[in-house]
Amino acid sequence: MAKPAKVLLNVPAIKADFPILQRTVRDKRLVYLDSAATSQKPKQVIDATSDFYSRYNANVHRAIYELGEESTREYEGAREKVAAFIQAKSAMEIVFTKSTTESINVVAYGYGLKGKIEKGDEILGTVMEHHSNHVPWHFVKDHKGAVLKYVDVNDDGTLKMEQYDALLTNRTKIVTVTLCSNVLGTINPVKEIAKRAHEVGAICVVDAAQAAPHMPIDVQSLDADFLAFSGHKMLGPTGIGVLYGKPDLLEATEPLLGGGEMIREVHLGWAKWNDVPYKFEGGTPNIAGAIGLGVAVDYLTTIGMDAVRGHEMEVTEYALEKLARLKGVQTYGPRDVTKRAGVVSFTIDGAHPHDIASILDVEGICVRSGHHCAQPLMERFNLPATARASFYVYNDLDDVDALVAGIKKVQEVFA
Ligand code: C6P
Repeated sequence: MAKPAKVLLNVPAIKADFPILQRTVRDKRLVYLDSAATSQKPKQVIDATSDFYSRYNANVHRAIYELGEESTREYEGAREKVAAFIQAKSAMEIVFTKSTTESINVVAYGYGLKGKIEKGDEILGTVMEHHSNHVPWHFVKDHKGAVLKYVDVNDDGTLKMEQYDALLTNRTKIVTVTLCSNVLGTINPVKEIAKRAHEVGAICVVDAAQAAPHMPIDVQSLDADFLAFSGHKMLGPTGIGVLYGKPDLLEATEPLLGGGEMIREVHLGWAKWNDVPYKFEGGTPNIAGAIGLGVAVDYLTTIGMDAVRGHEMEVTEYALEKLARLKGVQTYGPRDVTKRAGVVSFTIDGAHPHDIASILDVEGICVRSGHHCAQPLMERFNLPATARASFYVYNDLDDVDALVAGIKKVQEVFA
């Protein structure tokens, strides 16, 4: 991945697009530092979803009247935009799901549990995965007798690549890895990971939930076989997600949901599936969500994903420097911002992360605290929980200064 230059975006202009960022919390300016959990939405996205319901609400792929044609056109248009956003060869490689979680479950169920995986086949993950990229594979272990193996992380939060090589065998059928950790911020060398997986005949499944919103993604250059992400973390609505898959692998994957629209023909007792990607979109999809996601993609594309990444490198660098100066505060993950994204987990001596989050909340600052749905990783670092600040296009250095001032207040309380 090319290294984007560090830049600072025009945050006041961007903030003006986000109605929620105009509000106060407890009479304090809202400092939203929890975009890794879910991002805020610009008015362009809010308007697009409301416009769908106000002007052309109709089901997709069914109606032959004008409204249905409009909604189908916009829904399929969103698929085209998402395909272009991640450099997919065709919109037919894009499946709309409800989330990253559902996307990974579609693969674990349809390719793993119902598909290619046999007893004794190995699925290789990492200890830094989100629960969404652990538990679906547990199902494959439990129901098919697959063997799960995990690559550990170094103390600096990078993957142990030499261990990855040692764990890859000709029994490895699936390698599954996050492109960016939601706790450490680590950006993993997925292109290299996929290359080595392919050398032993395995496929590479990529969790891009924390990457797609924050950096340019090129599925062809990564040579990812499947790649999953969520709309709600990239300025889009909740309840819409994406699964990218190579066409032959999508063909080889059984659908998770049976029902309307995912079929070509149905008879009593048997049915034939529709073409990819429609065979994975059983039932009425989240039409407004997909259209909103398309507009979120437009918004991010207008800023430019290199600029998004460059801005976040700048803000993260500043945050890491400021936090490093605070005695009793520890941060986790790589120190080098070219190797990490804008997710900064931290602990403060003597203060529980939930207390940190509560005290920051009084200052109008939203951070997440807890295990971040990554318990195996917390165990690896022997941590019950951390506090976590995460940055996006609407955060600037003032937000980091507010965080630092808030942390000082926490330290005063626990002094
Ligand atoms: N992480 C966080 O606060 P869903 O919930 O399906 O949209 O995304 C799941 C998911 C998968 N992978 C990674 C790397 C993630 O970070 C997440 C969601 C949020 O860290 C909510 S737990």
